[in-house]
Amino acid sequence: MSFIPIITLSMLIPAFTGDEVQWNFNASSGGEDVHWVSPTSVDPNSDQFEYQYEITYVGVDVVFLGAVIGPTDVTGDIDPEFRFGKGIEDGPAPITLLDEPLETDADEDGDIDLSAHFKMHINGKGYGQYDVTQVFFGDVYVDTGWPFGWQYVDIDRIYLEGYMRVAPSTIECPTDTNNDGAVNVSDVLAAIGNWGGSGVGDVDGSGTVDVSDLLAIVGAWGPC
Ligand SMILES: [Ca+2]
Ligand SMILES: [Ca+2]
Ligand SMILES: [Ca+2]
Repeated sequence: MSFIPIITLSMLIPAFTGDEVQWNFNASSGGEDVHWVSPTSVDPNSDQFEYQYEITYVGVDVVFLGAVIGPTDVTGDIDPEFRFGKGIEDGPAPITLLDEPLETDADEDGDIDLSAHFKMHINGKGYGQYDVTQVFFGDVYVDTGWPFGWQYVDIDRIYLEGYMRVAPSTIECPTDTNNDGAVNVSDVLAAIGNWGGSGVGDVDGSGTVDVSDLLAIVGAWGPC
């Protein structure tokens, strides 16, 4: 079994605060597009979004001699890197969590059995969205049991279940580089120590530590 998509996601899990929401989804496609939207939303203008998603179940129906057989649980056959992801992204939304094609040749006969494009995102209004498009079903070689044995059967429908968990957070004091609750000389030194770099001390998120960051730190002097 071969799966093409490999997604690279940040696995950072820093501490943060925020109201976490979990949206469960349950969708199926007989070849048509799926456009799932969460029933609730989070603040799209949050500074950061910590997220985790998992596709906990994948099932398929097949058709043989006019009869629908299934769904068969194929979850374990799907690459975990495709089914699970987590990370932290800077706001504001929209934020893309997953945007990858999946192609499978489960019976390894050289022909694609099933392919689709999966996109999971937090849209500009703060709603979770899961879009499955470009759904293609081929056939797959399976053991249909007695009396027909191994046969090519057509995939007829795919079922997906899972969840998307999102925790938006607000950074109360972006100029406090070491999170000690105050903006003071240690934050200035942190910025100077990383002068010209990115990350620590880049309090305005421009990608570089420069004089504008130093001015922001000095301008926010004192306790957060
Ligand atoms: Ca195949
Ligand atoms: Ca500080
Ligand atoms: Ca900067």
